Formats: sequence, C-alpha cells, structure tokens
Amino acid sequence: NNEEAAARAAAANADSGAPTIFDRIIAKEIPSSIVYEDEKVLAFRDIDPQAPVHVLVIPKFRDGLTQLGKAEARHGEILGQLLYAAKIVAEKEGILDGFRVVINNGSDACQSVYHLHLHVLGGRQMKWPPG
Ligand code: IU
Repeated sequence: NNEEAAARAAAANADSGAPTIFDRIIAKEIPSSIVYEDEKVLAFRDIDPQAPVHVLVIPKFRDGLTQLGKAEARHGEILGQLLYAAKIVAEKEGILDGFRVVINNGSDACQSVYHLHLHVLGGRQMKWPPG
C-alpha cells in the first residue's frame, strides 16, 4: 500500500553513513563534468540540472558530514570553504548577478545523496519561495 511504499522510499533515502556515489566521483571512477577543484573541494555539474547552471559543491573528505544536520564544530573550516567555492563556481559560470545556493537536509527536504553537497543554481530567473 501507499504507506509501505512511502516508508520504503524514506528508508532508501535514510542517512546510513555508507559511502555514496560521490566518493566514486571524487575518485574519478565515475566521470563528471568538473567546474572547480582544489585540495578540499570538488564542484561538478549535476546530472539532472534544474537550471541552465546547476553545479554541486562537495567536500572531498566527508568526515561524517553526511548532511548539514551532522555538522560539528570541527567542520567549520570546510563549511566555509564549500561556501567560498560556491562563489568561485558562480563567478566562473558568469552568474554572480544572481544565483542560489541550496542544501537539502534529510528526507523531508528531499536529500537523496548522503554526502554533504551545495547546489549552485542560476542562469535563469529563480522563483521564491522554493517548493
Ligand atoms: P539532493 O539534494 O541529495 O537531492 O541532491 C542530489 C543531487 O545529486 C541531485 O540533484 C542529483 O541529480 C545529483 N546526482 C548527480 O549529479 N550525479 C549522480 O550520480 C547522482 C545524483 I546518484
């Protein structure tokens, strides 16, 4: 029934702490279209873009950061680096005049990959409020 299907879907998207596909993207076992990379951060194009520019910014070392809700004081530096990398991506993509940075946290927010990621979206008029 519908309730069971919903429970299964939620479980499939639960934060298990297991490695995710993003580890394989970081390791370049899976190809991605990289927009920016440094020692700590990787930014690559989303495979299912929701705007003309849709780039994901992720930490290369997850260190327990499956989602923003798991952040601890020790993550402060990488969190700042991710946000700064989002700005570099926006600059490179020519959308500094208007872009949006989104973090979906947990199943209620439709998080589907449990490796912290910032969505950088732009290149079109964004609407508010988001869905
Ligand atoms: P979310 O915030 O967890 O829902 O975002 C996950 C995003 O990762 C989503 O926009 C997917 O299209 C995207 N993505 C990807 O770019 N490459 C992949 O191999 C997989 C997901 I799986």
